Amino acid sequence: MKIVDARVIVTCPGRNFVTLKLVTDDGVTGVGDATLNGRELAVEAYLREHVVPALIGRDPARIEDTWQYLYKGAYWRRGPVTMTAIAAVDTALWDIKGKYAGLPVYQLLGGRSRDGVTAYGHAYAASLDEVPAAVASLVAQNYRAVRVQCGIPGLSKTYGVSASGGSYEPADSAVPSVESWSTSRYLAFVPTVFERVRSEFGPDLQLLHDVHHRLTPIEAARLGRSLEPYALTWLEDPVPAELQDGYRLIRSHTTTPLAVGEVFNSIWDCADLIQSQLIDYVRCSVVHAGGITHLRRIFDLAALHHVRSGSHGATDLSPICMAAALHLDLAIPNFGLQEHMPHTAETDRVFPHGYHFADGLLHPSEEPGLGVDIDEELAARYPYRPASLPVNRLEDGTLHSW
Ligand code: CS2
Ligand code: MG
Repeated sequence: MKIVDARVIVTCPGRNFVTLKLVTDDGVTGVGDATLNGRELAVEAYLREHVVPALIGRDPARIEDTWQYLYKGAYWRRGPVTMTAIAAVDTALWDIKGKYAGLPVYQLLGGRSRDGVTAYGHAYAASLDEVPAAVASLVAQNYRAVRVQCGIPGLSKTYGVSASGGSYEPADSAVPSVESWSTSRYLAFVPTVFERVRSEFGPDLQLLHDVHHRLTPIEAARLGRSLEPYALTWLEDPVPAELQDGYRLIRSHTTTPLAVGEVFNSIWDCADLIQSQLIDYVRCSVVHAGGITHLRRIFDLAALHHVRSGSHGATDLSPICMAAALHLDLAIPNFGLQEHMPHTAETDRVFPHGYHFADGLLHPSEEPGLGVDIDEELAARYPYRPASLPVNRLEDGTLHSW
């Protein structure tokens, strides 16, 4: 058994995706998501120039050895581009492993630990008065957990809120668009959003909120404390996570649970946060944290320290990543929540898959492997379109975290 072909496919059915497809000498194929929002061509080049030539002729059964070969062999370890490229290879090899074994990948990860994967959906509104309808729409779809984001009075655009009311795709222009931010307006307003939601929907609905890296630790501590009456399931990315000691300060002031990790790409980014129990959910994803092999290691470390999974699942992670995530989500003992931003029908046609959402739960395919593929002929009809994530500036013009 050996890899005889490796294709890197860039397609843009409404938004850009990068996919790696491996083919063995038996004609068995495997797919991996290699999408890094706003930096897609960097990963495509990394794969095409530095990974694919070394894959041809390798034994696809040697998943761990290939992971170590690509990680240690790079010399320049870690980083979002490298780890996304490794993730794509790893995910495709697990897909192939499942197909040879005739089993869905979750069966190779220890089998089912739960009946289904509890998903959380996105409710967003341009103003406070529109929040209840947005949340009601998710409840009507049987989501048991809802992330709530709302426009901030006085700010033209806010993270997580689609200007058009349609699906939210932040990478909205070739050169970064500029958004504006005011921490004081935000800190004064957000508690009123959750006060409104709790008063309309009661205490049981799981509520989440994404701060999106924008506060200092003491500001995040203040926000966490002001949200305690509304019992959020998690407050996400409260601060930029490079200074991980910042989470120690937040932790000392509030009992609001904390979630972080969608921008992390290796266990080394979150080992201290997990081992010191500074967070409650780790949000790393298959596509950005080295694939199924490495993400499993992160979740296993988390399981030892009361930390649960809460994987990233935005629409800039392809259906291949979602398919792979669900196999892990189903098998690990410390699953928490899975983010679920449904892709467009156009995207789903390019990436036919067997996973589905029903009664608040996501279910992976029972097909051998991951249960997802890419329609290469259809993908070819959607050429790459340059798209960058926005930048963010304070009202005085200072460049701030987006
Ligand atoms: C967000 C993402 O889903 C989330 O929690 O943080 O929408 C994030 O902004 C995008 O994935 C960035 O590409
Ligand atoms: Mg987020």
